Amino acid sequence: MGLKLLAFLVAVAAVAASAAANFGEPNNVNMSNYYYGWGRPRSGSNCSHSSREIIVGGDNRWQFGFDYNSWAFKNNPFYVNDTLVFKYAAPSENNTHPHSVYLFNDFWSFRRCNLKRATMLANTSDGAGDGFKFVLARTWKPYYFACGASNGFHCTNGNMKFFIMPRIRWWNK
Ligand SMILES: *[C@@H]1O[C@H](CO)[C@@H](O)[C@H](O)[C@H]1NC(C)=O
Ligand SMILES: *[C@@H]1O[C@H](CO)[C@@H](O)[C@H](O)[C@H]1NC(C)=O
Ligand SMILES: *[C@@H]1O[C@H](CO)[C@@H](O)[C@H](O)[C@H]1NC(C)=O
Ligand SMILES: *[C@@H]1O[C@H](CO)[C@@H](O)[C@H](O)[C@H]1NC(C)=O
Ligand SMILES: *[C@@H]1O[C@H](CO)[C@@H](O)[C@H](O)[C@H]1NC(C)=O
Ligand SMILES: [Cu+2]
Repeated sequence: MGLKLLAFLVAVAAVAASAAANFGEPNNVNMSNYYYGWGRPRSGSNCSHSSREIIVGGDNRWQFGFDYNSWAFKNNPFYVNDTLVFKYAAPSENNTHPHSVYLFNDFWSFRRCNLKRATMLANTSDGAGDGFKFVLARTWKPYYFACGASNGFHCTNGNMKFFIMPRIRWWNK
């Protein structure tokens, strides 16, 4: 077994363990459109698929120095069609190293905060106001998020990175 695969499996196992140990609802989840699948959906909603909006970092929002890895572990599990909301201030005279949101293609780029082949999901302005919203659309494949500011410095030294492996909410298809 390759080292890469082994490291990946360890990471996956850690997420699974954390998820199993935490059945509570995450903080800062907007429950108003959260539907468990029993009974009728709230009036005003015609959507039979559950969905949640989860603010990344909770009250800490998307900022330098907060431990997003722990945050993601504590808030497991995440489900397909959950929406992550990244909130951060736009560039200004007092915010000269504004944040952004990048998605890595692979575990090693994530580990090293190597942005070379990463995709920018949100620029420095997109996190203002209601924040940048990202729907977790796929499953069985992790999403690796990071801030791209200062060529990866916020990622390496600011803990602005985490990954999520969305699950299928099978009881509410
Ligand atoms: C929760 O979401 C609903 C509908 O998406 C919205 O109307 C409401 O303002 C939100 N509440 C909070 C506290 O974000
Ligand atoms: C739900 O569906 C009904 C009829 O199909 C429609 O009149 C109503 O506007 C819909 N409500 C929403 C919130 O989409
Ligand atoms: C996610 O939402 C889309 C569009 O509403 C829907 O077609 C799809 O079935 C949903 N997936 C899951 C796993 O609920
Ligand atoms: C930046 O900070 C200074 C001093 O704290 C303040 O006077 C100024 O209004 C701030 N500018 C913005 C755009 O917030
Ligand atoms: C960021 O992206 C938005 C569209 O999402 C665009 O309107 C804006 O000009 C971009 N800002 C920067 C600084 O690239
Ligand atoms: Cu940043």
